[in-house]
Amino acid sequence: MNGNAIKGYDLEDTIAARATAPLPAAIGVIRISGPRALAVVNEIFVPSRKKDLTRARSFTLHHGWIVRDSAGEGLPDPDRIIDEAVVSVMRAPRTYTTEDMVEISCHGGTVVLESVMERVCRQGVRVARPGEFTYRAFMHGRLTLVQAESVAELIEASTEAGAGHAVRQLQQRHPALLESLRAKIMELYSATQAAVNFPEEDIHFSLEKVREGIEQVRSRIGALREASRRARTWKEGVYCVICGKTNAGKSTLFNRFLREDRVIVSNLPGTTRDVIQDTVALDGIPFRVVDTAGLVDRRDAVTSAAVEKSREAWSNADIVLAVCDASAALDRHDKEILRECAARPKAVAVLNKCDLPRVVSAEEIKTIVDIPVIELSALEGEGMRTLEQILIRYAGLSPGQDTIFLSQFQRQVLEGMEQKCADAEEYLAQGHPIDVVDLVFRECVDELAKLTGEVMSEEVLSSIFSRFCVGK
Ligand SMILES: Nc1nc2c(ncn2[C@@H]2O[C@H](COP(=O)(O)OP(=O)(O)OP(=O)(O)O)[C@@H](O)[C@H]2O)c(=O)[nH]1
Ligand SMILES: [Mg+2]
Repeated sequence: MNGNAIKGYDLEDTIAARATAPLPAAIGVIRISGPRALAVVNEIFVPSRKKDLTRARSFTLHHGWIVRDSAGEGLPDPDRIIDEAVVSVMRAPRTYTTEDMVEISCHGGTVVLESVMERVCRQGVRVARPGEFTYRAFMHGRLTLVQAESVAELIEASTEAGAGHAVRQLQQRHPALLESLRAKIMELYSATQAAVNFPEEDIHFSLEKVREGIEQVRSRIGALREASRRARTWKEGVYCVICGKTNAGKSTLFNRFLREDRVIVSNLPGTTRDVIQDTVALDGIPFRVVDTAGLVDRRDAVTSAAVEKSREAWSNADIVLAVCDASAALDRHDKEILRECAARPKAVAVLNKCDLPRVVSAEEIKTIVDIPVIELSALEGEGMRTLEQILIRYAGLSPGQDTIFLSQFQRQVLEGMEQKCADAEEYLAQGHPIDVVDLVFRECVDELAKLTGEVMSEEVLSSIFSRFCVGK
């Protein structure tokens, strides 16, 4: 069994939850898991064919009725019926939780589902807590922590690419990236252990090898962190913020990205008074594009609030687009915005309105900031493809790359391990005895167990599974 149990998530209980959304729908599903799952449903379900559910074979479907009082045989009196249903029987251990499970598929009305849930719970079944089914799958070793994480990501995915990466992760019990890190750490640890425990024996041990090993561990940690960053970007989209002075054409550019008239465009400065975002896929890569309010001198309360929000969006951006109007001379606001944007890791200057007589050239912008300049007309669409290509390049994503969804906890563990490696390198450089380095590796081995979910505190488990919805 994996980890320490979470309080309130007792594994002995039989649990039930609505697995479908609480909305009127064609079908609603209630799932039940635990030792009494079959017996409980047997009590409240009248099968249309004479049959004892507790003896039903695994992976069989049974038609019948959920009834208000204890079940009998044959077509029940209509007054007794809560709903007509199909019941699926899945027997341990080949189920999602590895326990006996039953799913009741009835009509998707909210009242119907509540009545069925109430009926189930009256048989001594506990309402499942968030993520409790997946938690059981994890505790019983059917899913690893990394797989459990991918389940949450799959459910939350809002893009096809994000879902694709999550489902791929779900298929791997031990992702190669994690395994290669584990192998390297174990190799290093056993080398230092041997040196510590059998110092007098002639063991081939070289400090140079240890140094190399640490370097390899660091690069594998780096690869994991990169893969995790990519997974999040596939899921959430590249955060791309459009900024610039009022009337520069930010909203026109935003609409152009989305290929629709999503926001209001006008020749009055200060049209956009809020931060507006939408997602668009460019060559299959999701971008969260953000339109912001233009920077202005005027300082009424609403404008100030809008400018504040715009600035906040900029500061979180993966990529910023500084939009300038090519048909009007650059003023101090333009220059200020250009400089601020150029200070960000990934910025592009967009010289807009190039369909009008030109006042500003790309060269002029280049004298102010050293970032790529794209000349375009958001109004007519000229130059958009060049801009999009730069964004795609900046996103740094391509479909074949490794990805891995890690929880915030796992990401912190990785950071901690990276620090430990740096410490070990430092100790070696300072000529400390190998025992000291060995201790650091011992800690790395412990951290590894946290990363893979072999050793988990209740607090961490709870933070991971409480993120799930009830019924998953
Ligand atoms: N000729 C031409 N006009 C443009 C272009 N892009 C935008 N405009 C015009 O410029 C004016 C301002 O455009 P918006 O997109 O509203 O500008 P904005 O930067 O969002 O302005 P605020 O929201 O007020 O900060 C509108 O009249 C647009 O039609 C362009 O490429 N060429
Ligand atoms: Mg606007």
